[in-house]
Amino acid sequence: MSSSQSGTMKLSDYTPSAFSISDLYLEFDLQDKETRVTAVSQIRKLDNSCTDLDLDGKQLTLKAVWVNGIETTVTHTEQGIRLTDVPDQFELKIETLIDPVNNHALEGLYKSGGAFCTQCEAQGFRRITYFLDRPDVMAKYRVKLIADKQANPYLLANGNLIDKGEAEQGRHWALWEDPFPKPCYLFALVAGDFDKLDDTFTTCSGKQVKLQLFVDKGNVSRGRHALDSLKKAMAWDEQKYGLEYDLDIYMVVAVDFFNMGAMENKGLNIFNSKYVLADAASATDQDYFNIESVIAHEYFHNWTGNRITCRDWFQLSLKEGLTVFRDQQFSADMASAAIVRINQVKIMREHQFAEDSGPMAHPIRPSEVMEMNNFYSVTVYDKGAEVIRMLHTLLGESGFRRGMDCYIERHDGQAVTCDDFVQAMEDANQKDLSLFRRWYSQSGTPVISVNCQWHQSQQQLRLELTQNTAPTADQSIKQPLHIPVGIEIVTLSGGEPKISEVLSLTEQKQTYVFENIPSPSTVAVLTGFSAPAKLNYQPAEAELMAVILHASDAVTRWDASQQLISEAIFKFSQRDNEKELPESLKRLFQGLLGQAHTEPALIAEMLELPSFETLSQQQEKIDLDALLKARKQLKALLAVNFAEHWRALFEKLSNSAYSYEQTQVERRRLSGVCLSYLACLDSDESLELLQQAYEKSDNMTDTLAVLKACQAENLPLFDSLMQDFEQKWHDDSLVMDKWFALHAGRQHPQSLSNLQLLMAHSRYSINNPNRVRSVMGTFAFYNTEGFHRRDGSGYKFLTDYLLELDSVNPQVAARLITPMIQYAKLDEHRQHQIRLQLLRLFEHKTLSRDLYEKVQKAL
Ligand code: 0A1
Ligand code: ZN
Repeated sequence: MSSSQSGTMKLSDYTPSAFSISDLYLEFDLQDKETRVTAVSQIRKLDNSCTDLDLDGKQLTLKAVWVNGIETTVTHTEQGIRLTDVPDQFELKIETLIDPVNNHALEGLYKSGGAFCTQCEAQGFRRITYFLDRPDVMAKYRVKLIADKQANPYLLANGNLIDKGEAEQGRHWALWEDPFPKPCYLFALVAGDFDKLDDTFTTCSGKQVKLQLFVDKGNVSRGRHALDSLKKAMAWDEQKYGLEYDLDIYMVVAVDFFNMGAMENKGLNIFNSKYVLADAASATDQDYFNIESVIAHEYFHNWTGNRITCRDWFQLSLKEGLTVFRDQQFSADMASAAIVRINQVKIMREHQFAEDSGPMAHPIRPSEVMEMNNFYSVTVYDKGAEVIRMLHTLLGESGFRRGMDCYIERHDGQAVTCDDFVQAMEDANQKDLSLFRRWYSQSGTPVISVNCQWHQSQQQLRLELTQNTAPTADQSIKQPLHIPVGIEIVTLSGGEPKISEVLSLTEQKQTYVFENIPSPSTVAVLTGFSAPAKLNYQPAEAELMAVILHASDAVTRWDASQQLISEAIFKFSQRDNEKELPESLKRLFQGLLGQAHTEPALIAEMLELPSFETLSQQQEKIDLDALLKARKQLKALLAVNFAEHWRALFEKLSNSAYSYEQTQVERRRLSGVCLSYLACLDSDESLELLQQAYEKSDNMTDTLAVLKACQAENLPLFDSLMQDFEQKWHDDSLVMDKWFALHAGRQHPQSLSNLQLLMAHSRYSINNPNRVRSVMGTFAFYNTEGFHRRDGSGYKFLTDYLLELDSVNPQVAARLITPMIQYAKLDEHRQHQIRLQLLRLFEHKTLSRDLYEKVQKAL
């Protein structure tokens, strides 16, 4: 193990900083390969017993250090530099050189296309200058940027522009000041040439805020949706939480090279262009939705993240879980609440449950971390949001709002902990949340076992709930949790009574009795996915059917239909060559297809088979080949049995000219599901229909639906349509990502040589995370057959690639390895093949800390 791989940090080791920094002046003389950074900090000693100041720094060339104007020598440490015998209060000036052009890790200052930009969360600031790179050190920033004027007409940083001017040799400068103290991870600068969209927003107190969106030249028409989304988010946060924007200007910059989705830097958000740019021809409905939600997410961070930030990185869920929950609430208000919720549940079941049962299992507030970047996880984000949602359920809408008000009033301007948040919720509502706090420290997915009996003689329904959390890789002993369990009692006939409530399960086992239930009834449990838990509950087919038909909550009906379908797939996987569609599914699909017009998007979700990943999470061990085959067989049978229905429904669903508007979105969603079944028919008629649908389409959603349907069924038509698509979109990198992903996800005997061709494509680059994710990410996460080839060649392919990628961009490499470390459910043979590849990585001398942490835990 190299020194860069060693060392874990522990939550229990937290100590406050011995020094504070009240003000920071930064000057950037921006040059491609040699940017000079001057940092002047006003420092004060807080702990008098401390004589030395340790600063973090990485990949910096140190030029000079001055303490109170006197040049000083420093010692270099593993983390950065040490200044010895420093005064109680002093001005520290440091000059460093950095190389943005060769920064392919995309942390710190780097170039995206022609523009300079930064990414400092979590620990990127230490690649800019030596500093106390920790979120609880909050300072006021003044930032001067100097750069070539022609190449960089725009010079941007956090806060307000206070001055600007010309400099020698065709250069110019700008001075920015951010009045709000902030941790260095929220620092940002951008310098480059862009097209700009302007708008304004008047806040609830009547203040005019300038909104500016910067996009690559020629992309102005694709920025409108993002800007409109921003205005909606600003209005929503005022109305829902009484939170008003606090600066005079809000800027969003879209860049092509970005490791994640976007970043909430104060007043200057930097976005992956994928979450900004959209028009009907190039973006899908899903893209439109994602843009609205990510724009809102970053905006909401202004209060939950920036004004109130994290004390240390173990508290990441304090800002992320809460902000994801807020963006989910916003999306539910903007679109269809049920569909939004269904998609969140899918993410939890497909990805978070897998993380919880794998080697990287961690609580939403981890207690031990080797590489912080590895904890920007579905657990911290999405399970974190589920934990906030449970608080919302337990306290109610107004109780939750009271808690939020108390949290903001108490902690504005501070760096705090998850515990501070729960305390505010508790104090504002006089509710004891001590047991609930376990959600923050316990990892793993609780399983709720259900025993439900209706007693005719007593007209009673008895419900027994038992909770159990299996040991996880990081924790062997588990305790009972405080779980809000949503239930709905449904009579088998569909008549009264309908009872919906939330039970508080706090012990390992609890029994509930419901009186006055005169007719045979069943109960739906964990309705609306009221807690991030799994269910161990097999209601009879008739009971599931009753829930599907009669439950009042749409998510509950969807869930029951998915359970009915899952069970059919599992049964299929245990028998060979099943040719008959089960009666229950015939009835289900008949019914759903009959109601398709009433709620098209919900019906689309109900008609779609559960994903392979969701199915896997329901089983201890999986027979991968049998499960894939069974899923395919069932799909084919459903396609054939309802061939006429799919066709007729598809025809009825055609839309007028594209607009991103709810009724249209819902119709397109259902029409895409019809296409996916029609493609299974492999008849001339259906091929003709697919071809025509492709030609007729005036938008990316419909076009992609055709391509996906052809890809999933491996139709020869796929190749010709993809050629046409490539010709049309060759110069558009975001659309080409869709093209790359369609190819990489194709289940094909030659899938590995196909991948090689894709990576040799002129539009491919290992330096661009979006390209890497669209090819290798799609392959590893979603090309199940190709990636899990029995001979292990898929694993070897990924490993070869990771070895190369790791030296370019370790953060992206560490994300890509996820499907290869979650292998415990696979058969012994595949597990062995995977371990061989993990060993290759483990033995690699210069492996990054990011990959090392995951590989070592997986072995
Ligand atoms: N805070 C951002 C996510 C983010 C995290 C790390 C990054 O680079 C390593 C970039 C963005 C958010 O939640 O949107
Ligand atoms: Zn966030």
